Amino acid sequence: MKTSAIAHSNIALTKYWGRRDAKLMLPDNSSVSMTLDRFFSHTTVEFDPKLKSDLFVLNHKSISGGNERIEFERFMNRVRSMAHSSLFCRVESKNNFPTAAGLASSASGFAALALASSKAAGLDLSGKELSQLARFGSGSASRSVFGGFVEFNAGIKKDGSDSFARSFANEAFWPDFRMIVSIVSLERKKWNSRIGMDATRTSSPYYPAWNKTANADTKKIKRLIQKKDFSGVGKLAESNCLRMHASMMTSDPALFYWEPVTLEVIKSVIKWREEGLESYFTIDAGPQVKMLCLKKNERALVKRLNKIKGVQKTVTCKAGPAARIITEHLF
Ligand code: 2P0
Repeated sequence: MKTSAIAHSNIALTKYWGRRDAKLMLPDNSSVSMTLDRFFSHTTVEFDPKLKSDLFVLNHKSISGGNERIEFERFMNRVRSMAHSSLFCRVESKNNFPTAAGLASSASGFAALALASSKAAGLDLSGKELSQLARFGSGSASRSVFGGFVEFNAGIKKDGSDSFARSFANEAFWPDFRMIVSIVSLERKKWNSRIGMDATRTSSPYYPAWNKTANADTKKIKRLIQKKDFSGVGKLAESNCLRMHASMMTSDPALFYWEPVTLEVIKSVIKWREEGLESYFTIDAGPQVKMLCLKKNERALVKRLNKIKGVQKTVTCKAGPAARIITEHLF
């Protein structure tokens, strides 16, 4: 049956960067994210006995080769094997935001694909099972299955059975919490996350320290979110992000995901904070800066951000909902 789903992207407040098992896609450290209300992927899947191979269209473009195709086929083979099916499928997916530019398009994309394809294949997976399936597409996708504030537990078991995400506060929990996304470049990133995190894990001398502090930060930030301690959450998210980027920059090859304007926004955030306008930054494997603030400061911050040359666009997000089935199909 033709099935469509929507899943929202998420931005980590404590990051996942490093895999303990590349085949099973198991992270080395646990992470915490916020699901974003404004950025999402919409995906339609249909298994069809008439098809001789899978068809995959992403953002109106047919994907017939390259990495995206390989990852897509591997994922669909997993779904087919879970459903004991040999049928090929037609899949169309589109994002309402730039792909592969540090805005977690693989997270929302694979979460939407996990939900739509499992349902289309006749499976009825639990949230935990969906999160584990999404994880095989992209680690951060395991978090996009859920809404609000989400923890992705790295787990310790070899088979990965304890590695999945769950929401610990829903999207209505902290209505004043905001994330302002500044888009500073729409170019596709040079190093995809998988290559980047494997390089960091195997070559940065700072990786062990990153890994140790990342796990501790994740435990701490969960408690701070539960207490709605904004300053505590912001400070910790910022230092966690800088530690991840320090380990990226000290990898071989050195991974610089920032552009000059990224640093300009960082320095501005620190200056504005000193002036009493409280906000904190976090940055992923791309140049965009995401700022954390409370509702009361949102307008003033957006106004200032938009004055920085090089900031092309700002989008203010709140915590968004979980992935869900919808009735609008893309074909
Ligand atoms: C995160 N990132 O926690 C971190 C912070 C980027 C920086 O998860 O290899 O696209 O598909 O598991 O999930 C990006 O990595 O990588 C990511 P794979 P993914 O959001």
